[in-house]
Amino acid sequence: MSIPAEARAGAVVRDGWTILPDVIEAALVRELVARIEALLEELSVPRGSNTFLGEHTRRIFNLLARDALFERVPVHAAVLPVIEAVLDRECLLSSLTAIEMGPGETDQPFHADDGSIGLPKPHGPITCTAIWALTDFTRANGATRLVPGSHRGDRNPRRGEEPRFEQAEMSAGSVLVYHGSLWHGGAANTGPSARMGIVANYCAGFLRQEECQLLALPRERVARFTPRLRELVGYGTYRGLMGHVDQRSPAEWLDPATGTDMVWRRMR
Ligand SMILES: O=C(O)CCC(=O)C(=O)O
Repeated sequence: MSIPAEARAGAVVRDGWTILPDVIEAALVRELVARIEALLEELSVPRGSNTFLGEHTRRIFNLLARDALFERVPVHAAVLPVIEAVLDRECLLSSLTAIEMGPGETDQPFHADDGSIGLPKPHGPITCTAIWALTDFTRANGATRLVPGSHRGDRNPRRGEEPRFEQAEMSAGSVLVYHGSLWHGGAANTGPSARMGIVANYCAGFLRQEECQLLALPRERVARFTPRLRELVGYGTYRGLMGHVDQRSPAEWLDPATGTDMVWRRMR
């Protein structure tokens, strides 16, 4: 029996992360791998230019602009309820990136995904990330390094700091979900083949998204998204207020028939 989303979210808040084993359909994993491999070639994606991006690693940003297949990722029924239970249902997709980490890659410096947000730490989760394993993640091929308890600390890691860590070893089709304050990073790939994954980063609805999706995604494309995915990329408001345009939700720009619950309509 699968563990309820609330219990998974509790583990993220308490322990810093949880792994959802084998939750993604094998056929979807295969399709995603094939599409990412093709896009890496079609777009001539270069390797990273530093140790953070990875000199043996290729990334495709803004995946929702690349192919309709990726629309299945941010809303997946095994993952999104966990994210919503951590952040709340008004959360946003912050960024969606494919990562192919090749043999020879070195350890990525430890960091926290909310590290550039200048709030005093510790604080509750305001970002939460899901890393989809599209190949097995093993110690040898660079399974993500995670620092237990670091999400409860009062600072971000210093450059070069090497604390005790565990690795998110998981089979293809599994998903790692972690607290945005958790210190983590990709590990060295000492194996013979690439480690591939998708990083779906979500943030609270009152935060600025990492990728400015209102500009990055053509509006005609977003109009074909499901209503939930439209909300997740930013066509909505937070608490019926933040993000409004002339007291209307951006959701109405895509579909004037959208019934949006704006704060002013609730006032007496
Ligand atoms: O690839 C991984 O294991 C982690 C990637 C990551 O944290 C990042 O690129 O910010």
